Amino acid sequence: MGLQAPEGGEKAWGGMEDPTDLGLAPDAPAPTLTTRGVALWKGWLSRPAQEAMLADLREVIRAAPLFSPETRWGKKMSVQMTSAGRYGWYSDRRGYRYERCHPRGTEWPPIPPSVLTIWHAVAGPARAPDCCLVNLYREGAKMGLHQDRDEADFSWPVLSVSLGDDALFRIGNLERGGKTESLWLTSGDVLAMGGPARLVHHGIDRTRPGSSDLLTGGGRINLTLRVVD
Ligand code: MD3
Ligand code: FE
Repeated sequence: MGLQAPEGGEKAWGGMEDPTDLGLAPDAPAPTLTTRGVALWKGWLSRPAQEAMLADLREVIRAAPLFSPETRWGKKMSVQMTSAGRYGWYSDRRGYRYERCHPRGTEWPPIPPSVLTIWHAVAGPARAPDCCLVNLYREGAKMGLHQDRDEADFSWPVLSVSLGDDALFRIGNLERGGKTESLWLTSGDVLAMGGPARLVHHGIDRTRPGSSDLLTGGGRINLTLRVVD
Protein backbone atom coordinates (compact mmCIF):
# COMPACT_ATOMS: atom_id res chain seq x y z
CA MET A 1 0.00 0.00 0.00
CA GLY A 2 1.07 3.55 -0.65
CA LEU A 3 3.79 2.39 -3.02
CA GLN A 4 2.80 5.04 -5.56
CA ALA A 5 2.26 7.77 -2.98
CA PRO A 6 4.07 11.03 -3.80
CA GLU A 7 7.06 12.31 -1.76
CA GLY A 8 5.95 13.43 1.66
CA GLY A 9 2.79 11.39 1.41
CA GLU A 10 3.70 9.30 4.42
CA LYS A 11 3.66 12.29 6.75
CA ALA A 12 1.08 12.44 9.50
CA TRP A 13 -2.13 14.28 8.68
CA GLY A 14 -1.11 16.94 11.18
CA GLY A 15 -4.02 16.51 13.54
CA MET A 16 -6.21 18.89 11.54
CA GLU A 17 -8.49 16.23 10.13
CA ASP A 18 -8.52 12.53 10.76
CA PRO A 19 -8.52 10.36 7.61
CA THR A 20 -11.22 8.17 9.14
CA ASP A 21 -13.52 11.25 9.25
CA LEU A 22 -13.47 11.08 5.46
CA GLY A 23 -14.10 7.34 5.40
CA LEU A 24 -10.48 6.71 4.39
CA ALA A 25 -7.94 4.19 5.66
CA PRO A 26 -6.20 5.28 8.89
CA ASP A 27 -2.83 4.91 7.13
CA ALA A 28 -3.83 6.80 3.97
CA PRO A 29 -1.10 9.25 2.88
CA ALA A 30 -1.62 12.86 3.97
CA PRO A 31 -3.46 14.84 1.27
CA THR A 32 -2.14 18.08 -0.20
CA LEU A 33 -5.36 19.77 0.86
CA THR A 34 -8.82 19.02 2.18
CA THR A 35 -11.90 21.16 1.63
CA ARG A 36 -15.57 20.43 2.31
CA GLY A 37 -14.64 16.90 3.29
CA VAL A 38 -12.88 16.27 -0.03
CA ALA A 39 -9.22 15.20 0.10
CA LEU A 40 -6.91 16.07 -2.80
CA TRP A 41 -3.47 14.60 -3.46
CA LYS A 42 -1.71 16.74 -6.10
CA GLY A 43 0.66 14.84 -8.37
CA TRP A 44 0.08 11.38 -6.89
CA LEU A 45 1.09 9.82 -10.20
CA SER A 46 4.39 10.68 -11.85
CA ARG A 47 4.41 11.15 -15.62
CA PRO A 48 5.67 7.57 -16.25
CA ALA A 49 2.99 6.22 -13.90
CA GLN A 50 0.34 8.23 -15.79
CA GLU A 51 1.59 6.80 -19.10
CA ALA A 52 1.49 3.26 -17.71
CA MET A 53 -2.05 3.74 -16.43
CA LEU A 54 -3.13 5.17 -19.78
CA ALA A 55 -1.75 2.07 -21.52
CA ASP A 56 -3.88 -0.06 -19.17
CA LEU A 57 -6.92 2.10 -19.96
CA ARG A 58 -6.40 1.69 -23.69
CA GLU A 59 -6.89 -2.05 -23.13
CA VAL A 60 -10.07 -1.36 -21.15
CA ILE A 61 -11.39 0.84 -23.97
CA ARG A 62 -10.46 -1.77 -26.59
CA ALA A 63 -12.53 -4.38 -24.70
CA ALA A 64 -15.35 -1.97 -23.82
CA PRO A 65 -15.51 0.89 -26.35
CA LEU A 66 -16.41 4.42 -25.25
CA PHE A 67 -19.96 5.65 -25.84
CA SER A 68 -21.88 8.87 -25.14
CA PRO A 69 -24.78 8.00 -22.84
CA GLU A 70 -28.17 9.60 -23.34
CA THR A 71 -29.85 11.25 -20.39
CA ARG A 72 -33.40 10.63 -19.24
CA TRP A 73 -34.32 13.69 -21.31
CA GLY A 74 -32.93 12.17 -24.51
CA LYS A 75 -29.91 14.47 -24.68
CA LYS A 76 -26.48 12.97 -25.35
CA MET A 77 -23.88 13.70 -22.67
CA SER A 78 -20.80 15.61 -23.89
CA VAL A 79 -18.56 13.20 -21.95
CA GLN A 80 -17.73 9.80 -23.48
CA MET A 81 -17.71 6.85 -21.08
CA THR A 82 -16.99 3.23 -20.45
CA SER A 83 -16.36 1.16 -17.31
CA ALA A 84 -14.28 -1.61 -15.81
CA GLY A 85 -15.23 -3.90 -12.94
CA ARG A 86 -18.30 -5.88 -11.83
CA TYR A 87 -20.57 -2.98 -12.76
CA GLY A 88 -20.57 -0.18 -15.29
CA TRP A 89 -22.42 3.08 -15.01
CA TYR A 90 -25.03 3.56 -17.69
CA SER A 91 -27.70 6.06 -18.68
CA ASP A 92 -30.47 6.16 -21.25
CA ARG A 93 -34.07 7.42 -21.43
CA ARG A 94 -34.96 4.98 -18.63
CA GLY A 95 -32.57 6.80 -16.31
CA TYR A 96 -29.20 6.29 -14.61
CA ARG A 97 -28.15 2.91 -13.26
CA TYR A 98 -25.39 0.35 -12.95
CA GLU A 99 -25.31 -2.46 -15.49
CA ARG A 100 -23.48 -5.81 -15.49
CA CYS A 101 -22.69 -5.52 -19.21
CA HIS A 102 -21.49 -3.00 -21.75
CA PRO A 103 -24.30 -1.91 -24.16
CA ARG A 104 -22.83 -4.29 -26.77
CA GLY A 105 -23.63 -7.20 -24.38
CA THR A 106 -20.22 -8.22 -23.05
CA GLU A 107 -19.03 -8.06 -19.43
CA TRP A 108 -16.96 -5.06 -18.40
CA PRO A 109 -13.19 -5.76 -18.38
CA PRO A 110 -11.39 -6.04 -15.01
CA ILE A 111 -10.17 -2.92 -13.22
CA PRO A 112 -6.42 -2.58 -13.94
CA PRO A 113 -4.09 -3.31 -10.97
CA SER A 114 -2.46 0.13 -11.43
CA VAL A 115 -5.85 1.65 -10.54
CA LEU A 116 -6.64 -0.77 -7.69
CA THR A 117 -3.33 0.11 -6.00
CA ILE A 118 -4.48 3.72 -5.52
CA TRP A 119 -7.88 2.61 -4.21
CA HIS A 120 -6.33 0.37 -1.57
CA ALA A 121 -3.79 3.02 -0.50
CA VAL A 122 -6.63 5.47 0.17
CA ALA A 123 -9.63 3.29 1.08
CA GLY A 124 -7.79 0.41 2.77
CA PRO A 125 -7.50 -3.30 2.00
CA ALA A 126 -10.98 -4.44 3.11
CA ARG A 127 -12.88 -3.96 -0.14
CA ALA A 128 -12.16 -3.47 -3.81
CA PRO A 129 -14.26 -1.06 -5.87
CA ASP A 130 -17.09 -2.55 -7.98
CA CYS A 131 -16.91 0.05 -10.71
CA CYS A 132 -14.20 2.08 -12.39
CA LEU A 133 -16.01 4.61 -14.55
CA VAL A 134 -13.81 5.99 -17.34
CA ASN A 135 -14.90 9.49 -18.43
CA LEU A 136 -13.29 11.02 -21.53
CA TYR A 137 -13.54 14.79 -21.91
CA ARG A 138 -12.60 15.97 -25.38
CA GLU A 139 -12.65 19.72 -26.10
CA GLY A 140 -15.86 21.34 -24.83
CA ALA A 141 -17.09 18.39 -22.73
CA LYS A 142 -18.39 19.14 -19.24
CA MET A 143 -20.47 17.62 -16.47
CA GLY A 144 -23.16 19.57 -14.66
CA LEU A 145 -23.53 19.68 -10.87
CA HIS A 146 -24.97 16.40 -9.59
CA GLN A 147 -24.80 13.92 -6.69
CA ASP A 148 -23.51 10.34 -6.95
CA ARG A 149 -26.29 8.38 -5.29
CA ASP A 150 -26.94 5.33 -7.47
CA GLU A 151 -24.89 3.20 -5.04
CA ALA A 152 -26.32 1.08 -2.20
CA ASP A 153 -23.73 1.92 0.48
CA PHE A 154 -22.54 5.50 0.97
CA SER A 155 -20.10 4.56 3.74
CA TRP A 156 -17.41 3.81 1.15
CA PRO A 157 -15.54 6.76 -0.35
CA VAL A 158 -15.53 7.65 -4.03
CA LEU A 159 -12.11 8.10 -5.59
CA SER A 160 -11.17 10.07 -8.69
CA VAL A 161 -7.97 10.00 -10.76
CA SER A 162 -7.33 12.77 -13.30
CA LEU A 163 -5.26 12.21 -16.46
CA GLY A 164 -4.55 14.67 -19.27
CA ASP A 165 -5.92 18.20 -19.58
CA ASP A 166 -6.63 20.38 -16.53
CA ALA A 167 -10.24 20.49 -15.41
CA LEU A 168 -12.18 22.98 -13.32
CA PHE A 169 -13.90 20.91 -10.64
CA ARG A 170 -16.77 22.54 -8.74
CA ILE A 171 -17.95 21.36 -5.37
CA GLY A 172 -21.18 22.52 -3.78
CA ASN A 173 -23.28 21.37 -0.86
CA LEU A 174 -25.42 18.45 0.27
CA GLU A 175 -28.51 20.44 -0.71
CA ARG A 176 -29.00 22.05 -4.12
CA GLY A 177 -27.80 25.63 -4.35
CA GLY A 178 -25.62 27.65 -1.99
CA LYS A 179 -22.01 28.72 -2.38
CA THR A 180 -19.67 26.53 -4.36
CA GLU A 181 -15.88 26.19 -4.45
CA SER A 182 -13.77 25.47 -7.52
CA LEU A 183 -10.48 23.60 -7.84
CA TRP A 184 -8.30 22.95 -10.87
CA LEU A 185 -7.49 19.26 -11.21
CA THR A 186 -4.35 18.38 -13.13
CA SER A 187 -2.92 15.19 -14.59
CA GLY A 188 -1.89 12.73 -11.87
CA ASP A 189 -4.13 14.19 -9.14
CA VAL A 190 -6.18 11.91 -6.89
CA LEU A 191 -9.36 13.08 -5.15
CA ALA A 192 -11.35 11.27 -2.45
CA MET A 193 -14.85 12.05 -1.28
CA GLY A 194 -16.02 10.24 1.80
CA GLY A 195 -17.85 10.56 5.07
CA PRO A 196 -20.05 13.66 5.10
CA ALA A 197 -18.79 14.71 1.62
CA ARG A 198 -19.98 11.53 -0.07
CA LEU A 199 -23.28 13.08 -1.18
CA VAL A 200 -22.11 16.58 -1.96
CA HIS A 201 -23.00 18.14 -5.34
CA HIS A 202 -20.08 18.33 -7.78
CA GLY A 203 -19.30 18.73 -11.46
CA ILE A 204 -16.76 19.70 -14.10
CA ASP A 205 -17.34 23.20 -15.52
CA ARG A 206 -14.73 22.96 -18.26
CA THR A 207 -11.36 21.61 -19.22
CA ARG A 208 -8.33 23.54 -20.49
CA PRO A 209 -7.74 22.10 -23.97
CA GLY A 210 -4.06 21.74 -24.85
CA SER A 211 -2.88 21.95 -21.23
CA SER A 212 -1.49 18.38 -21.34
CA ASP A 213 0.04 16.22 -24.06
CA LEU A 214 -0.64 12.95 -22.21
CA LEU A 215 -3.58 11.84 -24.39
CA THR A 216 -3.14 11.44 -28.12
CA GLY A 217 -5.63 13.84 -29.66
CA GLY A 218 -5.80 15.81 -26.40
CA GLY A 219 -8.42 15.82 -23.70
CA ARG A 220 -8.90 14.52 -20.20
CA ILE A 221 -9.70 11.13 -18.71
CA ASN A 222 -11.20 10.87 -15.24
CA LEU A 223 -11.49 7.58 -13.43
CA THR A 224 -14.17 7.32 -10.75
CA LEU A 225 -13.92 4.34 -8.39
CA ARG A 226 -16.97 3.28 -6.42
CA VAL A 227 -18.36 0.49 -4.29
CA VAL A 228 -21.80 -0.19 -5.77
CA ASP A 229 -23.51 -2.88 -3.67
C1 MD3 B 1 -17.49 14.63 -4.97
N1 MD3 B 1 -17.04 12.76 -12.51
O1 MD3 B 1 -18.55 10.56 -12.98
S1 MD3 B 1 -14.85 12.97 -10.38
C2 MD3 B 1 -18.92 11.33 -12.08
O2 MD3 B 1 -14.14 14.49 -13.26
C3 MD3 B 1 -18.16 12.57 -11.82
O3 MD3 B 1 -15.33 13.10 -14.40
C4 MD3 B 1 -16.28 13.96 -12.44
O4 MD3 B 1 -18.56 13.35 -11.02
C5 MD3 B 1 -15.15 13.84 -13.42
O5 MD3 B 1 -19.91 11.11 -11.36
C6 MD3 B 1 -15.77 14.28 -11.08
C7 MD3 B 1 -14.74 13.55 -8.79
C8 MD3 B 1 -15.90 13.20 -7.91
C9 MD3 B 1 -16.57 12.02 -8.02
C10 MD3 B 1 -17.55 11.69 -7.10
C11 MD3 B 1 -17.87 12.55 -6.08
C12 MD3 B 1 -16.20 14.07 -6.92
C13 MD3 B 1 -17.19 13.77 -6.00
C14 MD3 B 1 -18.83 12.23 -5.12
C15 MD3 B 1 -19.09 13.10 -4.10
C16 MD3 B 1 -18.44 14.31 -4.02
FE1 FE C 1 -20.17 12.47 -9.88
